[in-house]
Amino acid sequence: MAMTALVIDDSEVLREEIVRTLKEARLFETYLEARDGLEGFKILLNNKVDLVLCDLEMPRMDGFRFLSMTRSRGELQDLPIILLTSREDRDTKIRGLEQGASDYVTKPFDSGELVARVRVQLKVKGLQDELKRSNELLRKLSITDPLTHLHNRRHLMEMVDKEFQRASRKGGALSLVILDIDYFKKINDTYGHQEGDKVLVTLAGIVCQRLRSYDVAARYGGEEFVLLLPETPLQEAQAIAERLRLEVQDHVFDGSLHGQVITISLGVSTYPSPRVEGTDSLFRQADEALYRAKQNGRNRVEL
Ligand code: GH3
Ligand code: MG
Ligand code: MG
Ligand code: MG
Ligand code: MG
Repeated sequence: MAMTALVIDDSEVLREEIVRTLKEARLFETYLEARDGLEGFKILLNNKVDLVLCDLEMPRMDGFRFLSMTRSRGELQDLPIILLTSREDRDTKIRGLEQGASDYVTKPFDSGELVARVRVQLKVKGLQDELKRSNELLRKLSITDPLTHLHNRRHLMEMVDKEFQRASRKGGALSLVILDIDYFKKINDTYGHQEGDKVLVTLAGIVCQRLRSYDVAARYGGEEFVLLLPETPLQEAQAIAERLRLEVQDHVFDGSLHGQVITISLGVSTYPSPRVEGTDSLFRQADEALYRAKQNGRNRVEL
């Protein structure tokens, strides 16, 4: 990965000295230079920079101002910034660190120390990035169903609470669709559990294709899925459910399931409506509707 350093100093001689030192250590591929904080800040906004070395006293915009402007931007919070300070000024060093500097190097600098401090900062940044990545991965795993890659029940429940609160605050309609595969046990028994799993994955794909960006689709249980549809009144949710029912019924499976027609039953509920006071009754209404769909012959949508 090509690394870029930004050196900000009003002294051209010092900038050249720093760049030469870093080049000898082969820590970066690209070196950008700026004469003051403002120039440096503009470079940061337009380039991917991995580390900054920044002087404190400069015309137009000094190092402190550069620090506070940089740290006020979320995406630049973890950027390593090493200040160049004069040797004797203890208060300045402390102030710099308090305002978000990663470290400081005193001028005139010792090249060995400069390189060592830069190395430490790059290492810290690497660890931070790794931690961020693994946190994002963990978060994703914790809300995803491993078989279908739809959201799992945990995430669905969080989203239902959130969307219900939003709907009751803003007065929009929130619909819920529960769908359940008809005679799924028989599919497992006839074709095997693995083929059954493939049906679940295929179904998840069909459901996903129909979603708008703000809809949530989740695997609710073994062969039950839930669609959470914000800003969707009952009739519209019913139409979405009906379209899904037809798509599943018409889907041509491949492999050993070829020629097999698989159907789903769906129950739909909406908030606001007379019997829905909270998320529990929103689920209960959809569940009861699903039960009626099963009772009334399956491969149906009921409200
Ligand atoms: P109905 O039309 O009344 O819904 O009948 P059904 O057979 O679909 O309903 P039932 O609840 O009796 O059976 C559901 C089946 O789903 C039983 C279970 O083995 C199967 N199942 C649940 N989770 C999974 C899974 O992850 N993979 C597979 N292949 N099957 C699963
Ligand atoms: Mg200066
Ligand atoms: Mg960053
Ligand atoms: Mg079921
Ligand atoms: Mg079923």
